[in-house]
Amino acid sequence: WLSYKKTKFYTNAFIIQNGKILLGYKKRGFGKHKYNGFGGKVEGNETPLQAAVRELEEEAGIQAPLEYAGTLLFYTQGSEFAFHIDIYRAEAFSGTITETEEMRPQWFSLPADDNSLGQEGATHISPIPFADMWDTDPYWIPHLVSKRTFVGRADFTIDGEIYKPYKWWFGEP
Ligand code: 6OG
Repeated sequence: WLSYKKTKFYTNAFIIQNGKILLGYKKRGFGKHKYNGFGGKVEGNETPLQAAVRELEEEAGIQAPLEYAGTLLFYTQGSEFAFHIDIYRAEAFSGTITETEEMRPQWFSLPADDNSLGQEGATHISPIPFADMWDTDPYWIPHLVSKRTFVGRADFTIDGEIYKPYKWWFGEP
């Protein structure tokens, strides 16, 4: 599993506000037809945070004061690449949320038992669509929402199935 030769660095950013989370339906490329945060590859001359800000603007048309939320490490059997994804969050944004060629943004309501974020205005929208997201998302999104910093690793088979054991480490809220 640890025979990878290179690490690819990606970002993923989420706006969490008033009991809602902003996701995008990916229309093309890696993760097509899944909902996810907004993000992409870290380019050579930028920090992960700079990449996260740029990708959020490119894919959703908005600017946000992103804060580091956690890191995911993904390994795939037989792959020479390890994926390192830095996750960011913000509670505010400026600009107008805009559909792009890559992403269709949509608000989802957070679980009602999360009282730290409130539920104002969120009752009429759908809950987080985990069935249409990456298989590993349910393990860490609750920690993103409750502001617990996390580092997680998951190993996948060559067919993209989760290969157990996987392991997650979580910090304090
Ligand atoms: P582009 O190829 O569009 O960037 N990504 C993942 N996101 C989640 N939630 N789970 C995974 O589990 C992921 N693997 C990759 C990182 C790809 C986008 O997809 C994210 C980037 O935001 C396997 O430039």
